[in-house]
Amino acid sequence: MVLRKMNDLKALATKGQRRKLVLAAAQDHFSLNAVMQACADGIIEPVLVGAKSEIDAIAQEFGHSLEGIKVIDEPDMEKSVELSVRMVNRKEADVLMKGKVGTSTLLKCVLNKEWGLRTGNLLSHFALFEVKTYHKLIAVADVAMNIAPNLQDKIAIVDNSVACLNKLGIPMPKVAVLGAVEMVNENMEATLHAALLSKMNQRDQIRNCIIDGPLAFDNAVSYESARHKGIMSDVAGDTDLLLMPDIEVGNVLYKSLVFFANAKVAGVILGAKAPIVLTSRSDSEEAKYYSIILAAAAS
Ligand code: COD
Repeated sequence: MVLRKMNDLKALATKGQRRKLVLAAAQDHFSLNAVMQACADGIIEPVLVGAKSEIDAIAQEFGHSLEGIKVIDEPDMEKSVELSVRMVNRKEADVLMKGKVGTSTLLKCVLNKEWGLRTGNLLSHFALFEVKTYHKLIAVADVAMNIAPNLQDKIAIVDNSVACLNKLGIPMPKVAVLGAVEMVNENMEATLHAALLSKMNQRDQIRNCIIDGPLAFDNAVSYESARHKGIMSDVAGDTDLLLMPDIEVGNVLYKSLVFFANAKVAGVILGAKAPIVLTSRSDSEEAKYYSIILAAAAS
């Protein structure tokens, strides 16, 4: 199956029962509007946790009826995140979403040892893009959680991302491990990691995907560019997942695709007890809506 458009995810997101989504610190109009749209589209059943007076005011301003929707009044931001995380921990919700709260505050609650959403696996961020100049949706990891992943972390990031792509109907995703160059250079750690990941994949130590690297960005997304450089690769030009060397490269690519290439984007945290919708505060309402669809499709 080839996913070409974000809207292609809707069929997966609406399969089976509606997912229950809890929006932590729900007094954020971009998040609330996206949640109400996904609810109207039959994708999720929301629970709103946060400052009720502000939630009501936003609902009134944007014409949302909250009739039949569970709203839990908790004006304290950190407590509202804790309540939301605990609900997912107790399996009272299938998806957690970040509202008007900083990324690291939410992640620290998610990582709480007593009532958080740890599973024993590494948690990682997964972003999915629809870019006009590429022939299918393309995923990028990790652009928002793991700051400087080591080799073991990168294996876990690939595993989380591949499991998600498998759920999205791509049985054998093609993974490009990015570097600045396509040759192994001992002074560039990303190229060493890439070579090791490729070999581990060949030896079946990392499964359910085809990994190649190091690949520079141009070879990863353009077959012509790879051929021009004489690179023989099953991944080049047909990549499903770009594995980033670190958070800075990932975050700059994410923002470049959105701001320069007008890409559509969805973002979730994987590897926890449930998918977590995590977009940055500068992301649009549309990005939040697509992230909800992605989380529902991946749950
Ligand atoms: N998966 C599982 N467990 C983790 C992870 C992870 N990715 N990261 C940390 N842990 C565990 C550690 O094993 C430890 O037990 C505990 O959590 C605390 O670990 P620290 O001290 O390394 O982590 P924190 O609490 O200082 O920070 C964790 C964050 C995720 C908050 C941190 O890595 C972070 O700030 N990441 C970047 C988030 C961000 O600002 N993104 C914005 C880009 S838009």
